[in-house]
Amino acid sequence: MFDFKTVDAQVVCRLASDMDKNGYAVLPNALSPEDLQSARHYINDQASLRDNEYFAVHGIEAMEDSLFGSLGASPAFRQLLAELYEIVTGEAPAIDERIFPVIRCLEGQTGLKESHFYHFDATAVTALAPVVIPVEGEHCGDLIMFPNIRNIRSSAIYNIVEKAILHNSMSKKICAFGVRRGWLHPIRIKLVPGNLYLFWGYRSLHCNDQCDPTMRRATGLYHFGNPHRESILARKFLGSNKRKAKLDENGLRPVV
Ligand SMILES: O=C(O)CCC(=O)C(=O)O
Ligand SMILES: [Fe+2]
Repeated sequence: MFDFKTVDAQVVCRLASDMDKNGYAVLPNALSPEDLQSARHYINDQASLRDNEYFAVHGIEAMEDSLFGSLGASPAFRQLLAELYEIVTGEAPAIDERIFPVIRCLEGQTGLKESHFYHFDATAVTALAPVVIPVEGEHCGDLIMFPNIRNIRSSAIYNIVEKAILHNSMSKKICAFGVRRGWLHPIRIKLVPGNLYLFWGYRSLHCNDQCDPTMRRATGLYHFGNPHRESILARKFLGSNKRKAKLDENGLRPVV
């Protein structure tokens, strides 16, 4: 795996400025061919358990002993995301905040339904590690994005209201329709397995394009830095991924 300790302050600034200017930054070959092989092995095993239909794995504990889990637990990777968080919010993240990792695997008819879901992430910084990407056909599951169309909101309430307007099923459909018709012009990022893509997930309206249901598209997502972590309201209304997966605000299984 890429040695994140080699990312010095200058590189962090370059990444942040790419994210500001272009909407995203790339760390090329962050996963070695061996890493990719190990990640794909894991995906193959999981996919066969799930009849080759869509699945997602939420939280570090559910993906222990996999390459995805090792990356999510890497202190040097967290350090990079924390530095980026500080650049975009002007504040250091909570000391005990962890990376929230998610694996998504699109395949079959159920995979089609999980595409074009325009959203803002709850966390400021998002890293995307594609491991399986279709290379044929019109739709290869590109990352689609309207980069940096809002700032980090100072109040959780403002964020909740904004998300209520932009995240309902009607507005998602209108957005997807506008893009298909060519009225709206998001950027499209062709994902290359092995590269790591970084973007301001909180600030950028984004989703993935569909891919042919006979093909597989598997990605590791790494969410870090919830600007409204302390807000009880935000915990109640947002973070639906964690809530649905029955995880606490740290993305861990609650101790019973
Ligand atoms: O899989 C992807 O390309 C994006 C998914 C995403 O944005 C998310 O899970 O928050
Ligand atoms: Fe996202």
